[in-house]
Amino acid sequence: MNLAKKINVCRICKSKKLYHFLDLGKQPIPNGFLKKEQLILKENFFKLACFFCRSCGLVQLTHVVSPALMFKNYAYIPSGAKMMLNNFSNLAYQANHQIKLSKSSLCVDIGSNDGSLLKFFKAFEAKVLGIDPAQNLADVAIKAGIPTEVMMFNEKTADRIIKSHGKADIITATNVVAHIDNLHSLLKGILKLLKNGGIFITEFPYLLDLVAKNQFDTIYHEHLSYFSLKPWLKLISGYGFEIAAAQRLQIHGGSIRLTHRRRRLKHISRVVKYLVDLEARQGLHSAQGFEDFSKRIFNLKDQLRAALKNLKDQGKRVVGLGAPAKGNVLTSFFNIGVETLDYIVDSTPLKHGLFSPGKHIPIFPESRLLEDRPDYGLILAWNFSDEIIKKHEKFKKIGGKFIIPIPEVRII
Ligand code: DWN
Repeated sequence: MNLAKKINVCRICKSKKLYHFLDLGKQPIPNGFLKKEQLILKENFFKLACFFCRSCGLVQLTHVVSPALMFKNYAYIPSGAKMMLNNFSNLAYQANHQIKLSKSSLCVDIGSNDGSLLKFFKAFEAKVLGIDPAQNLADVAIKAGIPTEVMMFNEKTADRIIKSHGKADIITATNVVAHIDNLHSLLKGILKLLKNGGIFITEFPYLLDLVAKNQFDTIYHEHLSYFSLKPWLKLISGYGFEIAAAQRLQIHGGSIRLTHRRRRLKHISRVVKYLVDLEARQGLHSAQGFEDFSKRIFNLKDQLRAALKNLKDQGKRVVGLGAPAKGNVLTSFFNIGVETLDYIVDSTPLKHGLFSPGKHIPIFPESRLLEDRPDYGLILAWNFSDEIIKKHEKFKKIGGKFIIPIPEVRII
């Protein structure tokens, strides 16, 4: 089976004018946490590097790893962080404000994971349906009372859903659009499934934040595309959608929430136009912008390695805080292994007793921090720094210090 395919056209506009930048080397799949007995087995590594499309501006990976390899048994759950649940509650509240939900409403969530978001829609008495390819997460959602179909969403499966559940008033897709290779099939499916007058709400990490805040470690095999509004507008307008509302969010280091409806206006809204112009000013519509970004990441690598070497030379003990997918990219590309981090602590029970992909750093429950009392915690889940630092108040009280690696190295 071909585990990865090389990309040579833009997945939105099919252009071949692709500018190659930021080669992060060969890396394992980012959520491929390993059991002890798997450490001796051969681990799959795949090239991790980016293209910038000179025609429409989409940033995408040069290789697409087989979804079956990445999403069959999935270790990431959004409900592991309070900030995520607050965000979902806010999304559902806003959606209900735009489309008064009732018992006859149907809300469909694409990439529904453990059903966290749909629970908030259910609270408005709407009918809900989750769609996710990960059987292990669908089982959790179904047990929590969220009906879930185990499948990938696309133009074909949309027909199946319409037959079994009817059309949707609201379709949501949070942190999943970037994972989808065939975006045209996704949009065709949404166009079919969405009732007239319905809304499609998506949320994804925003390229403007990723580049401005050096968030290179959010570039990994699960995320096939990295969106700015310029290419996104080209995609959705091709299917008769317009952006009715655009909001920048703090989550995942900086995301954007876009509410779409079938086109009514002749022009794009002022907010969207402002953001597209801001993207251009920040260099997101030119290859040079990404060349400069790559240089900043290599500098960051030198800074963090030097800071950690300095601490290790002083005999200090350092551990990782949070075992996110992005942490596996950072430790792999910056070549930080068990010679530097004794272990990682994480709040996700699914990850306890496992080892990080690539560097094979052992993962323990967070309670280990006070039991073991290391000197420093390198916050690999830097997008939750505030929540993590607040949670480990006692560690700080006994003299523990925190290292935040992104957007630049800070020790607090
Ligand atoms: O698109 C995706 C992004 C949005 O989320 C998914 N494909 C995969 C996932 O990436 P991630 O693993 O980098 O996500 P998080 O949510 O940044 O991961 C946070 C990790 O940190 C989790 O394993 C939970 C852990 N954590 C912790 O140990 N203590 C989180 C908090 C808040 C804590 O206090």
